[in-house]
Amino acid sequence: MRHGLIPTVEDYLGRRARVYGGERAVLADVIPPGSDGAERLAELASLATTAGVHVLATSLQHRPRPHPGTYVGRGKAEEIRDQARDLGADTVILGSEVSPAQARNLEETTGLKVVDRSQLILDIFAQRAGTKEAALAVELAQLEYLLPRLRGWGQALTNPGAGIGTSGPGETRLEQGRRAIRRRIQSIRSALRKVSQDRIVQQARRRRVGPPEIAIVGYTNSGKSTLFNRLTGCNALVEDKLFATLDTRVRRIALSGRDALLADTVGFIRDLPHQLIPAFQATLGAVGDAAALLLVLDGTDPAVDEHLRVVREVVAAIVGPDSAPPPVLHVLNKLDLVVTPEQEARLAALQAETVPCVALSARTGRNMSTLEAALASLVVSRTSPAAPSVP
Ligand SMILES: Nc1nc2c(ncn2[C@@H]2O[C@H](COP(=O)(O)OP(=O)(O)OP(=O)(O)O)[C@@H](O)[C@H]2O)c(=O)[nH]1
Ligand SMILES: [Mg+2]
Repeated sequence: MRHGLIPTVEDYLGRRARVYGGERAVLADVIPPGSDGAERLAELASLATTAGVHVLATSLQHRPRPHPGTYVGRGKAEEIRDQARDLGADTVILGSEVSPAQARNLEETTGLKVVDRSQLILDIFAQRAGTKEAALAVELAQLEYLLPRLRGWGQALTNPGAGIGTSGPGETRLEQGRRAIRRRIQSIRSALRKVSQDRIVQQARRRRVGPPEIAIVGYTNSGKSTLFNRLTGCNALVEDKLFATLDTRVRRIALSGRDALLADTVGFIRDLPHQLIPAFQATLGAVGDAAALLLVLDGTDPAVDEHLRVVREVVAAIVGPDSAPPPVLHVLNKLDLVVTPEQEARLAALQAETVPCVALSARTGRNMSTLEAALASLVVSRTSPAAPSVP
């Protein structure tokens, strides 16, 4: 046990408790007949790569719904087992969250470490959390995800040395382990309350006395940090990976001669594991009170409509039902990649759906001045109603 007497989930689940990076994996997804799973699989592959996993093969099964026992059907599970043996894979990564029983059964059928999409996302966040608050919030989410799975997977352990979760005395140790993990959850919760209170006080003060704040929000990898760097002349981490940015960062900028604060935030994704939503709220508190939101979309992504839906949903959840959301300026980014007539037509359709919007390239800087003007008028009109309107 790593932390003295406190057992970790690894003590109970072994290496299946986490995605560590370096796994050799087959990806498997189940989708309804007639639908095209290519985009889902591509996103799952970028999540896996972001976590440091080697993706060796992908496997798509069309079924009206996932198999209740093993997620993919029995035959498919055996096919994956054989494929994994041929390729030297040790892990199968599933395109949806599965029940503890499904994970256990699939593990028994294939002999592979089974990881679902929720666990993959949680582990990416854990690998990337940079501040103490983010690390605590993510550890909490991981423990809440793993706690109900201890028994299910513990029973499937084939290594007799692990000896956890078998009947008899093992059951008692499992119970002890659960209690210890619940205590850890309690202590993280109270540590988080303290850290977040400090932050809330600071943020409230900044908002009372400080310049208006603009928050950049959007799907992961849409180009938020690139745009943030353009607008601030800063060097925030830009990466062609999902969730490059985990903590909100804030910088001062000038908008038509007035000060404003610009916040870069963590990216969103569909079907975010629900345990992570409080962690998002910790870093996204600024979104609800912002003077304006810059909603960034990758205008070239075939799944952009889905991204827009997800981002609007998450923003609505953060703002809550009782407050009015901040005004939104949409940014259709990566204009430099729009070259074919089909791409142009899609961008035009998207422009009609996202009023007001500016199509630009954060990478090349094209149309940045249009954005700054649009943003200035949005923020200035909202924050200083008494000021004379400046042309
Ligand atoms: N071609 C092109 N690529 C861009 C543009 N803006 C961003 N990118 C690329 O898109 C990728 C993601 O950019 P980021 O700025 O890290 O995206 P993000 O939205 O901050 O991503 P997360 O922090 O992971 O949510 C990087 O490889 C960028 O270089 C653009 O205008 N044109
Ligand atoms: Mg970023």
